[in-house]
Amino acid sequence: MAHFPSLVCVLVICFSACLAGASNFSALYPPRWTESPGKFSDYRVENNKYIIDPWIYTERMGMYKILLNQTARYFERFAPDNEQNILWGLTLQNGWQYRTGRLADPTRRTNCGYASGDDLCISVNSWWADLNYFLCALPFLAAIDSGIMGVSPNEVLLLPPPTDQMKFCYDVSSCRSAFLVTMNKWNAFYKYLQSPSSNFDDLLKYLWDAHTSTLDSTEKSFEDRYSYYYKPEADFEKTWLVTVEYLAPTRFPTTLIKVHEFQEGLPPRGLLPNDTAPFISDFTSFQNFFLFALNSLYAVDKYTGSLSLTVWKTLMKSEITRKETLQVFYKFVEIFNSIPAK
Ligand SMILES: *[C@@H]1O[C@H](CO)[C@@H](O)[C@H](O)[C@H]1NC(C)=O
Ligand SMILES: *[C@@H]1O[C@H](CO)[C@@H](O)[C@H](O)[C@H]1NC(C)=O
Ligand SMILES: *[C@H]1O[C@H](CO)[C@@H](O)[C@H](O)[C@H]1NC(C)=O
Repeated sequence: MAHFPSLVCVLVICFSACLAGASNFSALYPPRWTESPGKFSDYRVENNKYIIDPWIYTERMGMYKILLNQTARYFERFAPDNEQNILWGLTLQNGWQYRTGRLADPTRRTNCGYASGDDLCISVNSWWADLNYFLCALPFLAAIDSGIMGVSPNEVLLLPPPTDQMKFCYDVSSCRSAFLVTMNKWNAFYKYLQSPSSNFDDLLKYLWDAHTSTLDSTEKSFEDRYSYYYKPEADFEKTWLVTVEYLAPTRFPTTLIKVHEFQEGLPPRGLLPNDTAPFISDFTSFQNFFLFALNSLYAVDKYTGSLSLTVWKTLMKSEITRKETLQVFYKFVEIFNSIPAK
């Protein structure tokens, strides 16, 4: 029984550590979270429709905030405080894009998205902003269509950007007619989410299927944007698309904590002409290594004509292989995140 007090001690420490962690997820939330709308009535109403301007960062973030709020009930059984909600992934990516200046006008012809200009503006010229539009609007509108948002499909309208308006869709019906296959995949995700027998692993499968389908059906429309960027950043954008294709079959859990840890490795600013990983002096070793690894992945994929992706997908069909792959990946992330930043 001599061990009893020390055991109590360990339990108390662990318990308070867990509580501290649980009550302070707010530190992981994306920029300007508290000032973003959290319910439909925070938006303007015109002709009985909620009007949302997804070309303003906080209004776009508000769409994710409502989505997370309305889906929280389906994730309660996995963990408290909505931490395991797998829609955090897209939400945090929007925050990363904003924080790293990637939503700003890359042509610099306007001051849209610059701290010195219109900081909250999201530029239609930004490749990141355009693809993220669909990774926001389609899951958001499909959730409305699935009846889990508490509003009906004709009650919500998204505003168009100043140019290239034909490239986008703005409400449930127009997005369904333009992107039927992808919208059906998002609907399938919400349908499975609502089924009482849904399991976490399969939820991730539905989510990643809808995610990759969204990129597949939209990326071609924005290839003209690459020319607005310095070469290393344009290359990173192409690399990013390939990365997502390899990430999806692993069913990476896009929860709050996991995505936050993953993001520590992403480039903290747009890449400049002389940036060559792993030798970028103002990047952490994790960021340098990660970019170097993604560039290598891109090279392998191109060199093998995507045969490597086919093999990868086959390997990842096994749940055991997926779990082991993710464990190795987490270990890398943990090791790198434990190296103090310079
Ligand atoms: C959802 O939003 C409402 C109103 O803003 C809030 O009262 C509630 O606590 C939120 N629920 C979750 C799970 O975040
Ligand atoms: C980038 O590299 C070129 C050629 O190596 C060099 O002339 C230039 O000064 C570098 N620019 C910066 C900002 O380091
Ligand atoms: C969590 O941390 C933030 C700063 O990171 C602080 O402002 C906030 O008060 C903390 N919340 C709790 C509940 O401890």
